[in-house]
Formats: sequence, structure tokens, C-alpha cells
Amino acid sequence: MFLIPVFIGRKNDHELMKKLSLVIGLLSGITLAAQDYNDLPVPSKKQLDWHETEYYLFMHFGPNTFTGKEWGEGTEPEDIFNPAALDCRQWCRIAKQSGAKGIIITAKHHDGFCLWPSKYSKHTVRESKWKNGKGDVLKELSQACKEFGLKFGVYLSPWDRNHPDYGTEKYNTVFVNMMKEIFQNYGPVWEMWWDGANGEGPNGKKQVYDWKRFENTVKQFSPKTVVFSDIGPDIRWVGNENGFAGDPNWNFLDTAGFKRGIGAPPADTLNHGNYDGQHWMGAECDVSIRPGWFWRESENARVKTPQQLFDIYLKSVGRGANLLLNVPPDARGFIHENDSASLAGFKKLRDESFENNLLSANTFYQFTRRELTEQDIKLRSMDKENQAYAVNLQNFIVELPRAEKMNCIILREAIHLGQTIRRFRIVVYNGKKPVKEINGTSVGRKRILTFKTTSVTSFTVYLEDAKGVDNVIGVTAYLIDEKLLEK
Ligand code: FUL
Repeated sequence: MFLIPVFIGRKNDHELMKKLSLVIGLLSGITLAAQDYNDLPVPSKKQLDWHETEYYLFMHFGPNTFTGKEWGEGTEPEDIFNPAALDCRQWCRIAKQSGAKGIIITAKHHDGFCLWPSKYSKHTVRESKWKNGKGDVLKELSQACKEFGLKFGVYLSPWDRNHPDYGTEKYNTVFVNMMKEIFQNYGPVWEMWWDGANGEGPNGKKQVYDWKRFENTVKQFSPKTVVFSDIGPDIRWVGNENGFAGDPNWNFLDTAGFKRGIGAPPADTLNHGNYDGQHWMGAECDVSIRPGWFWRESENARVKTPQQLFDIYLKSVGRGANLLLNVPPDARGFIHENDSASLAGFKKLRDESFENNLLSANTFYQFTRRELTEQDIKLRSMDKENQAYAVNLQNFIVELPRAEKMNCIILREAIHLGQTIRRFRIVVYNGKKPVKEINGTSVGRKRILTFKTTSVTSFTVYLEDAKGVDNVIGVTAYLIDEKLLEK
């Protein structure tokens, strides 16, 4: 067993530098040790960068914006698409102001209508009245994203209710060519979204998708793109459209034997991940700010409130997943004012909640590490899941200089080393008295734990690691508006 006391001060002085180097030394020591032990899946560089994007917007836009349908049939006349005042810079400005890091646009939804003048379809913006057939939403949006420093992502529905080749091998080539067109003309494409939905039904055309070829096309033409689908290869669907990740949420998934769409892993597995999964596969929570995915007039008064969005944030980002919030542009080609007001309110709530870290000044940290005792091993052997990995334990004591009211603790795990924390317990003290105990399992990129407001002088985080050593790289604490935690 060993103890390492660490002080972190606020002042920018020599003393602080010494203290910081101690922290860095400590963390790098942990890092080296963890690399020695850890043979669990770890994220690739592009997956790791994706985790850091945390929150970004989805935009469903196309003929459905004008017809009020959720799933267009593909027979809608192209002229229906005519956003008189389309302004992608307005979309980007609002996204940026709300703290989103990127935008993913439905370049082609199930109706097959392409928001760019694809050479491989006759159902595109080119055939519409909009800008006399000279318009190109992907061009405008990709440029605006560059201007505003936002990542640009593309949703491309494999299911296509319009394309004449759909249902034949030729369609696979169409899909590949469309991806190439997008990568070459509008790149860099940060995320590619392959929707698993397919309602073709018993009388519809059945497509045998050449997924391997699709994956190879991304690898060859845009290797830095992260690909989302029910089973990745880079990011997994979270198994619901409410924006809620599971608790626990493991960044691992077993994909062998599963397919995209029908044949995907059960929703519950997607929601939680696999504890022992073979592949690193973070969860993305897609949810709409409105009841539907596409804008419609009748839902203007049903936009989610900032408080509802905050709750979603706690259950997505706060469980180590990413939040993909759909904010569909309206028929004018604008983000509707109700949606932008709600986004601004959501940003304000996040800022207010997390601007004042109660641990930033003169907090005392003490790490304690010990090897598992016989007793620990005995206890764990009753719990098969943990026993398989238990190697050591670490405690982490945090002492505040004075009592503070708090109701939120955030833990961050060094996921570049994998997800090794399998269980944790936090004991919160007021003076010598333990006043609260929080038990949890997964941490991941960010774990936001909220509780009833309590006066706190110190707390201890007990980490029970899966393999190797602990990987906590951040602990912060806050007092957030209690009304936000009522749900
Ligand atoms: C689903 C689709 O069927 C919806 O229309 C929407 O695009 C949603 C994000 O994914 O599978």
C-alpha cells in the first residue's frame, strides 16, 4: 500500500508548478503501469477524437420538411423541395452558439432524395425548382461548417424508396459512388451515419447490402471518417431514440453474428454495451428536439425545453456517451426560433451548472493504492463478472478547504487506455460523518453523478479496477440548480 498526497492550488506561482508536476508525474506513472497491464480493447485515434466531440447537432431536412411526412415514399415530386430562404450559416451560427461541435445532415433519407446534385440519381436538388436546379445543400453546409469551425457529418440512408436500382446488386455500386462523390466534393467528412431502418416489407424490394464494400469505400476514400451504425465499425447506436444511454454504459460491443437493421444486437445490449465486448464501440444517443425527426408547423409549440434537454444531457454525456441532438430546419430553410431559443437555454443551463468547480481551489487529494487482499478476492468470487478482472483497488480522497454545498460529482476516465473501471463507490463526508454513499459501475469518458444537495467537507472515491491500474484523469464537483435534478 502507498499514499501520495497532492495539493492543487489556484495561484500561478512556483509552488503550483511543483504541485502540478507532481500530479503529472503521478498520472504518467499510472499511464505507464496501465499500458503494461491493459489488454482490453482501446479506442482508435479517430474514435477517441469522436468521444471528445461530446455534443453535436443532427439535421433532418428534405422533401419531408415540406410534406409533413416522417418517411417519404420516394414518389414525391422534386419540386416539393423549395426552401425559399435557405441559410446554412444561420444553422451553423446557432449550432456554434449552443456549444455543439458539429452538424450531421440527412444528405439522403429513406425517400432517396439527394440534397446534392448526385450523378447517380435523378431524384435530387438538381431536379427541383429550388435555385432553378442549381442549388446544393451539401456544398452550402460543408462550407458554412468550415467557416464556423464545426465538424461536418453525413447521414446517408442505405434504404432507398426511390432509386430504380434498389433491390439489385447495381444499387450497391450506386451507394458506393454516392459516398465517393460526397467524400471527394464536400470532405472532410467527420462522421458517416448508416441508418439501420428499413421498412421495405414483404412486398417491397429487398436489397442485399454489400456492407464490406461500403466499409472499404470509407477506408479507401476517407479513412479519418468515423462510421456510425447499429454495429459500428466505429460508433454504435444506443438502442433508443430518447437520448438515454444505459447505466452502466460499456464502450465495448460484440459484433460477430450481428447485422445492421434487422439482425442487430438487442436494444438492451446496444444501450449498455457488452461488459466483455471484443470491440471498442462508444454509444451515440440520437434524439430529436421535437416529437418528429423532420420539422413540421404543427410541432412548433412542442419543442423540448432547456430543462428537458439538460436531463437528456445528464443521461447521455453524463453516462459516457455522445449526444446527437436533432434540430430540423424548417420549410423556409431556417432553424425555427423556438428551437434556437431552447438551444440557447440549454447552453445557459450547462454553463451555469458547470462553471464553478468546487474543487478548483486549495483542494487536497490523496491517492491510496493497495493490492487485493484475500478477503477482496473471496468477496469478488461471489460476483463472477468482477472476479475475472479484479487486480487492484485504488482510493482517492478529496478534501475541501471548507464545507461546500454540492449535488454533483463528475468523474472522468482515461479512456485512451481503455475502460477499466468496473465499479466505484463514493463516500461523502461532512466532518467525520459519512452523509452519503454513491455506488456505480461504468465511468467512461465522463460520468456525471447527481444527488440531493449536501454539505460536504470531503469524499473518497473507491475504484475497483477491471485490469491493471486505475485510470481516473478528472474529478470535479458542483452545486447545480436543484430544479434541474427533480426528474
Ligand atoms: C431512424 C429513421 O427511420 C428516422 O426517420 C430517423 O432518420 C432516425 C434518426 O433514424 O431509423
